[in-house]
This record gives sequence, structure tokens and C-alpha cells, in this order.
Amino acid sequence: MPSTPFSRIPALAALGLAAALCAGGAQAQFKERNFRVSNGVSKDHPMGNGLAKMGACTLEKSGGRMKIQPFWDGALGNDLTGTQSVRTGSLDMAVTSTAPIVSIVPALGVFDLPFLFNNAAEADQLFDGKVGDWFSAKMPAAGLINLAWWENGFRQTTNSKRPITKAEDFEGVKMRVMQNTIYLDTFKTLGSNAVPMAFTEVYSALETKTVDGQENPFTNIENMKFYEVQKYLTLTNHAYSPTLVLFSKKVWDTLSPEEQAALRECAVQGRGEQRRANRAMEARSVDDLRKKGMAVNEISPAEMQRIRDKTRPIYERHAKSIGEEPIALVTAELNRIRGK
Ligand code: TK8
Repeated sequence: MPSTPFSRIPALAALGLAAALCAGGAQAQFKERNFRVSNGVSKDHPMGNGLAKMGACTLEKSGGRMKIQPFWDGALGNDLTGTQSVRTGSLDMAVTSTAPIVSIVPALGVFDLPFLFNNAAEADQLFDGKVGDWFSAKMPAAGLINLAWWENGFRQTTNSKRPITKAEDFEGVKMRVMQNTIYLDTFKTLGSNAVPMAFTEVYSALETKTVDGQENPFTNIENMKFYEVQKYLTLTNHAYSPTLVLFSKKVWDTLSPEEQAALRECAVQGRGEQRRANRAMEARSVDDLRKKGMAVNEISPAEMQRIRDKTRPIYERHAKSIGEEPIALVTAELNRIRGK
């Protein structure tokens, strides 16, 4: 007499089969993937912290099947060309500032308006809320999925000619700016000779004095070693740059719902880590950059007000190219956050 009554074997077998199917099903929801990610910054940038966190998360959720593979220093293209490759599906992901891709999604231009944000806390609230979702919802029409909003940071000004202590000191400085009409206008309005250029070309342009200066968050100034070719650092905080974590819609549409959910959840986990690492590095940056030989100065509140006043007309000049709705949404949300 078999030890297990026949009557019970089918049920046990069915249970075993179901368990195997579930396990297999869970694994079947995740195929072997290796998503390549383009970055313009160098390896030890806080973007690397974010991508490491995101990658550990996708490996864990997929039973080791979904890998994230970062490439650095624009090896797979600069912000714009890398994003174009993502749109065609020849590249899976790109981590990029919004400014260089405003030609693809004009509404993103609102974030280039000078002095739009007062601090990172209000930026986080805006990007991680319904207004951030509104802008992310604009991306699929361009063949892009924005997985999360990460941080580039508040932008500072460096140059090799002189300390910038007042509005007039910008005059005659050949300033590299991102390939973006609002940044071009901002620095022309301040009297600089603004030169649009991809991030990947900035170090050599500074080194050869093709340009005198550039503007970027502390982490980029330090990570890209601009301190080696720039003497003066002025704390202008003239704009807050967000970062997009873009995924190719062409590739996205081939993924299972579980794979898509894992990428979104892990990009949000990466966001927390990237912002944390970015802000920790920023907190040390002024000291670090002084130690590396930069002359660091702030501008007096009165002079900063003059600079703000000089750049205010830019809002009106670019309202049409950005679009009424994005400007109205961002303005209303910032007023709400500020309790106005
Ligand atoms: C890095 C760039 C950089 C940006 C720039 O890929 O180009 O100055 O601030 O962060 O996106």
C-alpha cells in the first residue's frame, strides 16, 4: 500500500506544479536584461550612487536577471545625442539634465528660468508631486519614459578672468552655457559672451581658454575637475537643474508589467540615494574647492538683487516657447508650496 493514499497524490502534485509555475511565472516575468545607461559625468559622481542603488534594486527584484550598466564621460554620447539614441531604441537609458533636451520637449524650458527655485526642498516637492508627473507624462510622445526626477543641483559660476562680485563683472567673460536658448539669453543679458557647448567638451574648452568660464552645480565642478582650469568660483545659485532618468519607450514597450514596475520603483530608490549623495558632496564642496586652489566668493544681497532684476525679463521673452500651461502649473505649485 503506497505510503501516500492515491487520493491525495493529484492534489499534492497539483500543489507542487502550482508552486513551480508560480516560481517559474515570477522568473518568467523577468527576462535576462542588461540596460546600458549613458552619463555625461565621470564615474565617482553622485549619479553613480543613484545608479548603484537602482541597479542593486533591479537585481534583487528580478532574481539577478535585470542589470543596469552605466557608461561615463559621455562615452555613449552627450546629453542630446545620448537622448536621441534612447529615442531610437539603440540605447536603453540616459541620465541627463533637462536643459540640453528642451528642443525635444519645449515645456521643460520652464526649469531653465533663472532664480525659479529658492531651495532644494521646494524642488523636491514640485518634481516628486503632480507637477513632476505632468512633465513626465510629456515624455512618451518623444519616445522617452522618465523613470524619476534626480538632482543636478543649484548652479554656480566659475571663470579664469576675475572674481564676479557685481552684475558688470560678467561683461566680456566668454561663458560656456548648455545648448539651451534660455541659458544663452541669461548670460548674454548679464553681458557675457555666451557660448553653447555640450558638457563633454567643457573641460578642454576651459583648458585651452576657448572659453573663460562655465556654470554648473558644485558636484559637477568637482567631479569634472574644473578647479584645475578655473580660478574663480562665485556662488550665484542662479538656477536649479533637475535630472531626468530616461528610458527608451521602444524598449519599454517590450517589457513585462513587472519589469516596468521594477524599473520605476528602483529609479525612485535611486533618487533618494542620488540626492543624498549629491547634497552630502555639495556640503563639502566649497571647502574642497578652496583646498584645490579656487578663490571662492559670494555676491552681496544688493548686487544679487540687481542680477535678479536684470534677468527677470527673460521670463516674458521665453513664455511663448515654453508654453503658458507649464509656466502656470509651476508658478501655481511654487506659490502653493510657499504658502502664498
Ligand atoms: C551632464 C550635464 C551637466 C549639465 C551641463 O551630462 O551640461 O552643464 O549641468 O550636468 O547634463
